[in-house]
Parts: sequence; structure tokens; C-alpha cells
Amino acid sequence: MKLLEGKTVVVTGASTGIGRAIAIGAAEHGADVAINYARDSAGAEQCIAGIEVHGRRAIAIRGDVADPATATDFIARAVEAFGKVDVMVSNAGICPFHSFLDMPVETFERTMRVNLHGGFYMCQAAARQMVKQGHGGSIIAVSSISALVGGEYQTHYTPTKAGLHSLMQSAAIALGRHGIRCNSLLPGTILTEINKDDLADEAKRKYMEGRVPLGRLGVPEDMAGPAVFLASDMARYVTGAALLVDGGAFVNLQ
Ligand code: NAD
Ligand code: RM4
Repeated sequence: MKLLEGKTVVVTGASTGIGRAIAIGAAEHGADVAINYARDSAGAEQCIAGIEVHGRRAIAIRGDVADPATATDFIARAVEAFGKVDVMVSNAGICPFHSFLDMPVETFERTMRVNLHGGFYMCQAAARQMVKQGHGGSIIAVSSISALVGGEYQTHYTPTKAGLHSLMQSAAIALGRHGIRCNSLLPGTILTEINKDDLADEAKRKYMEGRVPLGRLGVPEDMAGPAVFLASDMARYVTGAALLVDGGAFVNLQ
């Protein structure tokens, strides 16, 4: 069964990793997809090819999500290409692992701007378009297990992920009357570019694997099904919720 037939899905930061897997997963379920990407045009092209394999239309728009103008441009270009926006997946994010006491101001501020401010502008721009269209929609913020738990080298990052979840809760209230649902997706540890260096440390990787009751770290494709579910009418009464997709890592105290 195809869950997103006839829908237009937009995904930020989709040239790699979780964003790419969600964009392709949406196409597999019948959606046309517009992707935003920062710099990696080869990665964006691979994502486009992955969407087109499923017989769906795709466009890639370059832009830095930290700039509010990127969001309005991205939504305008998606509407120009496909006529509407039904689903926003705000996924772009960075996690430059760093210790707390000597965190450079620029590292903190850039992480906030990309992850939290960028997510805000993207979700707001998509919501404005959905309200104008008048037939509801689904907004998904890619938050994290890190919205719920800390990380020694993530003191700049985890607040952005908690903030994104909080944004979805408040936006769910603000947009409910328009039939727009807002939810956050909370991945656990998924093997992507963002943590390649961090998990190159064999001891850390083994430790992280050992925390997962399902016995392995995640891969980007593990996130596609949960995102498609939240995007689809199967989740028509789900808003303000958080879906943890972590192989059970969060509940594994002892
Ligand atoms: P990734 O590095 O492969 O993907 C991040 C994407 O965001 C990249 O395509 C990157 O180019 C893009 N991006 C970064 N800055 C951008 C900017 N300023 N403008 C536009 N695009 C930008 O890593 P990923 O794991 O796929 O990360 C995707 C999202 O998932 C992030 O928000 C991350 O915080 C979140 N997440 C990842 C994990 C994990 O374990 N991998 C866990 C929880 C949450
Ligand atoms: C996630 C979580 C993962 C980490 C990535 C970068 O939110 O903390 O463990 O690898 O971020």
C-alpha cells in the first residue's frame, strides 16, 4: 500500500543520511519530493536519482537553512514545481562534537542557527503555505533521542533537539485549527556522516552498540518508515507527539 500517493513532500538536508533516506522513502510511497541541500550537489543528484527510480518527480534546491530566506525560497520553488506542499520534513542539522568548558562561541551559535533557527524558519514557511492551501498538512522535525538525554560533547546540540521537539508541541497547538499536524521524530544513533568521526573510536562504537536492545546501531533507512507514517493519513490523529526510533536504547538503563 502506498501511503503518500499524490502528496508533495519537502525535505531539508537531504543530500545524505537520514534526509536522503526519508526523501527516497516518501517517493517509494508515491510522493513527489523537493529537497534542500547545503553544498553537496553530487549527493543531491544521487537523492534525486533515488526518487526518480520510483517514478516520482524531484527537484533539488541549494541553500543554507540558517538563513531565513532559504526557507521562503525553498517552499516557493517547491510550489512552482509541484503546485503545493503537503509535508515538511525539517531534517538538516549539524553536531560538531566539542567539550563544554572550551566551547567556541561560533560553534555554539552556528549549531543553534542551523538546527533550531533553521528548523523554525523551514517549518514556519511550510506552515504558511499549508494554511494558504487550506487542506491541512504534516510537519515533521527530525529531533533526536538527544532531546531526552544528554551528551558530554553535545552541550550545544542537545538543547537544539529539545527545542525542536518543543517547537513541534507549540506549533501543533497553533496549527491544529488548520488541520496541520506537527510531530517530532527522535532517532537514536544512526550511522551517518554526522557521527562518522565520533564512532570511528572503536570503544565508543562498541559501547553505543551495547546500549541497543535490538543489537545494532541504526541505518538511515530505519527512519523512512516512521517518517512516512507521520507524514501519512495513517497518523491523522497524531499531533504534538514524539516518535522515538532508537532500537530501544533510551529505555535500556540496566
Ligand atoms: P548527515 O550529516 O548525513 O545529514 C545532515 C544533513 O544536513 C547533511 O545533508 C548536511 O549537508 C545538511 N546540512 C547541514 N547544515 C546545513 C545547512 N546549514 N543548510 C542545509 N543543509 C544543511 O547526518 P544525519 O544523521 O543524516 O542527520 C540528519 C538529522 O538527523 C540531523 O538533524 C541530526 O541532528 C539528526 N539526528 C541524527 C542522528 C544520528 O545518529 N545520525 C540521531 C538523531 C538525530
Ligand atoms: C544524535 C545522537 C547520536 C549522535 C548524533 C550525532 O542525536 O546523540 O548518538 O551520534 O546525534
